[in-house]
Amino acid sequence: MRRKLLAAAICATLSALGLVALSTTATADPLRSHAGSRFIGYALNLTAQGSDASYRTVGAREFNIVTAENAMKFDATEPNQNQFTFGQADQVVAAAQANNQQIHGHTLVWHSQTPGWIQGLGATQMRAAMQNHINTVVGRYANSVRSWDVVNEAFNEDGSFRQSFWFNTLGQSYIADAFRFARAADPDAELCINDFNTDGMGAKSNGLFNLVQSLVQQGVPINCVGFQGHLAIQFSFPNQVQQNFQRFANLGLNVKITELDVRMQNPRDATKDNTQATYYRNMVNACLAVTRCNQITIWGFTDRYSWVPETFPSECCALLYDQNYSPKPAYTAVHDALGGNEPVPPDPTPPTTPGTPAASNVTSNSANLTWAASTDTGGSGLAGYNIYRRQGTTDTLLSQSTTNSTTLTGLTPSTQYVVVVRARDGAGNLSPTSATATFTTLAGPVTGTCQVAYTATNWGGGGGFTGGVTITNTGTAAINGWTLAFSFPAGQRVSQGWSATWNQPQGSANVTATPLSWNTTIPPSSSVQIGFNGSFTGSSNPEPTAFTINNTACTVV
Ligand code: 9MR
Repeated sequence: MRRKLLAAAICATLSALGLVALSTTATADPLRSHAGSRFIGYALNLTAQGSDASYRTVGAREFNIVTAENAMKFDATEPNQNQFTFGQADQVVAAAQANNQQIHGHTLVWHSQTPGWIQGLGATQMRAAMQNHINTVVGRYANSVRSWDVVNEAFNEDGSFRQSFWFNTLGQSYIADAFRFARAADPDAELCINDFNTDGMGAKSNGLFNLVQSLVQQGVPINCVGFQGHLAIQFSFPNQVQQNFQRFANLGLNVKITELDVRMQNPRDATKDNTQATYYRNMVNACLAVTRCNQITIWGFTDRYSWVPETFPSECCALLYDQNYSPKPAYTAVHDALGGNEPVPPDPTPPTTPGTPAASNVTSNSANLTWAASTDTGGSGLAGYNIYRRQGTTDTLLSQSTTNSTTLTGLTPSTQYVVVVRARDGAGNLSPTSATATFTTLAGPVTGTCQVAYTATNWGGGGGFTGGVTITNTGTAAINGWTLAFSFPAGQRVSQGWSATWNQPQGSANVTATPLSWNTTIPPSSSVQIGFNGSFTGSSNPEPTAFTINNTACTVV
């Protein structure tokens, strides 16, 4: 252990002098190998990811969970109402999955980086737009994002609620609503409230604590509290961080350090580096001392890419690596605190190949899969399974499971799926790929671009009735020429009709109606009303349940 420390110190000194090449430092023993059951993560900067190979290498090597620094925020995912743009968020998900990293989602409901269109809405519309946003974003990533910052930065420094447009329009209930909407969209994700300057005991963390306690008491689906941890060495280290984390954990919630960085005033020097390392070490140790603290995420990892200089022009150097990817004392501090100086023994052995998956309970949008379990003898233990869809030579991750079965959701109707499974161990090794299972989802409910409303008014004395059908074009193109078709369920007959040419063959329950010259065209959002007199037998005149226009089913209202 002593030798290891000395080696690390020499390495850090040499690298500070720029004498150690990137690839020779800390490769065999990255942070993620020390994380145990916790997650050690970073905020991923997509520009760097796209342009800088060293950035990609270090990010993939060191961390086992990723937060999108900006790509999952409201302005990135729904810049205009109900126009969702997932290109950047998808890139983050793909990068993380390629490196066997989990994903922490950031963030759904925040006052910043949220487009203007939602800020001006009235309460009813704003709440509906919030629900739609959460439902769409969380739903899309339900199989890939394991935890979400549902509500971000809801507090003022004195512990009162921030007077954001959310709060001013919706009142404090927006917070509970956001969590309920997120839970409805993903039954499994860990749902967090996240804030800054709440790391230690104080007025702001007290306000947060009171809210979280009352949410838990009301049964609001909240699972975790994120402490951002944006620290600066010119300010004293926050008070009683461990005790603060623990009081939230005692409510039955997980806690996370979500955005850790420790900035300093320019210029950087060795003394400041050491103070910074101490701040990092103290934060990591506070998390490790709390059993329910399950994630430590750094807000970046190299000083080459950091929000700090833009926001605080006289400050810098808040991260674990310098601009040239040399690890700083802060890296060593985090590394050694995490691992207690003892790296997890290397495990080069992947788990055995899972059995061939079997599909059951296939619906139009879901299917159950079960397979024979893998075993892992490499020491790090079986961690779970990845389930992929195979298309040609490409396997795309569909879902992850900790057991040897899963329910796939969000599938496309009437679609063939070829799926395979790989097992994962605690060191991130993936097993060989299982044999394939093939299944086809059932047809989904067909919804055309028409809507039908049917009415039947029975005449006094029995036996006769007047039927009315309103056909609405709910599509965006005009319907030019139409045939309405339906079937009577109980022997009813059309005797004479109007506003259409009605036809019901002798002895058949099937009715059709075709237009007259003046109602052949139904423009978008317009309706035609047609009707008939008919007869029924006995005392009941049940309505037809299904209607088609030009052989396509209509919505029935
Ligand atoms: O690091 C993010 C930076 O690139 C953005 O310009 C900035 C915009 O507000 O947001 C930064 O990330 C913030 C995070 O989303 C929430 N907590 C504070 C972070 C630093 O400002």
